[in-house]
Amino acid sequence: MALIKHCWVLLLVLVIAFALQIIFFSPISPDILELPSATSSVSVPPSNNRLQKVIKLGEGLLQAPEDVAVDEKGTLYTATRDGWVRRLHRNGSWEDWIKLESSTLLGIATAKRGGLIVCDCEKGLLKFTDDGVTVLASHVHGSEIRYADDVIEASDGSLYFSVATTKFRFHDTHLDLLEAKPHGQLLKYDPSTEETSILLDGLYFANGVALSKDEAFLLVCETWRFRCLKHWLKGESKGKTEIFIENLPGGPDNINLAPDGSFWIALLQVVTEGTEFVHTSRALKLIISNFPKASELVLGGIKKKATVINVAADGSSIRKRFDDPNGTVISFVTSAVEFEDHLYLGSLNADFVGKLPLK
Ligand SMILES: *[C@@H]1O[C@H](CO)[C@@H](O)[C@H](O)[C@H]1NC(C)=O
Ligand SMILES: *[C@@H]1O[C@H](CO)[C@@H](O)[C@H](O)[C@H]1NC(C)=O
Ligand SMILES: [Ca+2]
Ligand SMILES: [Ca+2]
Repeated sequence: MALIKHCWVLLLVLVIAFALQIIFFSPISPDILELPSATSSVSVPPSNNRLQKVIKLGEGLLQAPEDVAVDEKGTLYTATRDGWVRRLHRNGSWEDWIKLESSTLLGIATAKRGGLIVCDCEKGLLKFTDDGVTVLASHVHGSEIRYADDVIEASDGSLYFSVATTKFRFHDTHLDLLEAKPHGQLLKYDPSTEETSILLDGLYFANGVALSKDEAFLLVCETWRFRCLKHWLKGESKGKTEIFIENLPGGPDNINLAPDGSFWIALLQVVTEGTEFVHTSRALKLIISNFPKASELVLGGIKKKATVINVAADGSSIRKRFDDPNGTVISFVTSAVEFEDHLYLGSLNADFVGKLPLK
């Protein structure tokens, strides 16, 4: 009898120790992830396979080109995992333009007075010109800017850029999703004072940023919230923030203004089909986060699909939708840029930039 009793005590101690280990050594302190509502006011067009018709540009040369930008001359830029910013000239030839020691170059934007603004998850906000690379912003209010994600330049030269999360690094993005807390920011860099300030705080993975055609408002996408916010820069609502579009059929990544004033948004499959239950249990998330391989699997579905949508200028409707539903040709599309009746697609799981005719 005494032996059995001892065994029970031992088992109890082990269980408690295991539970403590899981809670205290977990890298996250999770919340429940709010999934998009099935009864949304915005109607979602059906999935299709239009993205399977993409033409592959620079195939084999480009390692996971996350974002794409086109300047006034029609030169296309992209930043890749090997640290190269490469550009495609109108004559069809690729140029290795500038290389930086980095594997975390993400969003880019062309600057009106020349050069390219680049977000680096490790170094902050950078400017690339023919003369080399300068760091525009590496700190905000004394803290290091770590996960700069996307940027846009306004006509007065101000740069608006997102910090996806202040808590986790690029390679721990899956932990930020498991934690499901709002660690993202929207920042502004003022070129006249060279100062950076916080415009919005508490965003659920702040990702793509875009300006409306008249620059009256700024959009910032919250990937883990399946929505994009609208922040007024002009007019009577100046300084206010509201929802631009919500309940998107995927987590919004980069967003780009189209020539007609609408927006192209790349949507990520952040919740892998069949694993929705993981996101609704704090305890399960605590356990999973102790096992690196299992936590990475949480984002496993992201490489199995691609979706881009076109949203009306006022956010009232989804006008177009293109998919590669099984990721056979292109997957993990992170960016869609419209230029001269074509869509140019960046991806974190492709070795090319996709080109899709729109007409
Ligand atoms: C294409 O244009 C670029 C930029 O003008 C030039 O440097 C390059 O030599 C051209 N390549 C070809 C093959 O014409
Ligand atoms: C992916 O979808 C296409 C049709 O859109 C189909 O032809 C192909 O067989 C599918 N591939 C896989 C691996 O399911
Ligand atoms: Ca961009
Ligand atoms: Ca992005």
